[in-house]
Amino acid sequence: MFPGPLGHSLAGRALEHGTWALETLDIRSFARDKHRSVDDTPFGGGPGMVMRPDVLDAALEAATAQAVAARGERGRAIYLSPRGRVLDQDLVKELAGERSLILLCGRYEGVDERVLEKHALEEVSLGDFVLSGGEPAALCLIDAVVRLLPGVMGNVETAGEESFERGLLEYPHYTRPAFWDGRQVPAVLLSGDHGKVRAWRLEQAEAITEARRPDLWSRYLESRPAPKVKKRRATKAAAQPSNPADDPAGTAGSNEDS
Ligand code: 4FN
Repeated sequence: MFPGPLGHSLAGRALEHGTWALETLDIRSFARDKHRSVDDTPFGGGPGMVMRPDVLDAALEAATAQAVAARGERGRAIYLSPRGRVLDQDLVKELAGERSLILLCGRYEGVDERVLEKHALEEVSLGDFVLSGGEPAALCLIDAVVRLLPGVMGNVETAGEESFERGLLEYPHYTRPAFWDGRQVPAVLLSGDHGKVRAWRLEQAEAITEARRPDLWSRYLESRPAPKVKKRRATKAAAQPSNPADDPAGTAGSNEDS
């Protein structure tokens, strides 16, 4: 499964170029018995199978040794799991700053809990849906991380220019032909007025984000610099000692309604 679809992407080109490296270990190759089994029935009963700790431990020890040999350190070790911290661009940036990462992908019902403890595995999730294995999640994580590595994106997008870098969804995009299927591209985009274009795009990105993703919208409002408020000189009568009880939520001076 690796690099799989990544081989046909930006990450694939960077992989060929040596900007990053991928080493894949087949967990089954660490099985010791003649049937090469990596799973067994769950203690306590119940459906499905669980990945064996001894086999996973051997695989993780090998991955750790390889990472240390190649990169000088293990880096963060991650178990892709629906129980984990949900991957977002903040976490992607953190991971892109690591020299090395170890990604463990589960199958069946998951892995023996003791392996997660022993190897201090962090759990990271792509979201709330059922997968048959962690590999598709690992591929998404790798794609997101690799595109942030220096030299991977080229000049296509300067850091911070994308809407998402500011915590907004994308504004609507258009390309030629200007008139297609009875539909006209918004006139402002053909006006040549770059200031107007920028303002329109911001307005669109904000409207779409507010309508579709109230969670992102709240975060965006909180992270926006507070508008400057003219201070009125206090008169003797108006002057009051500052009292925190007047602002129970502590929101004075913030911009939650802006
Ligand atoms: N999934 C849920 C609840 C309980 C189990 C699952 C589930 C693959 C090994 C994990 C799934 C989703 C996002 C890894 C889902 C992810 C996985 C992920 C994943 C086989 C055990 C399993 C969330 C619906 C309540 C199977 C939900 N991101 N178990 O999918 O690995 O990384």
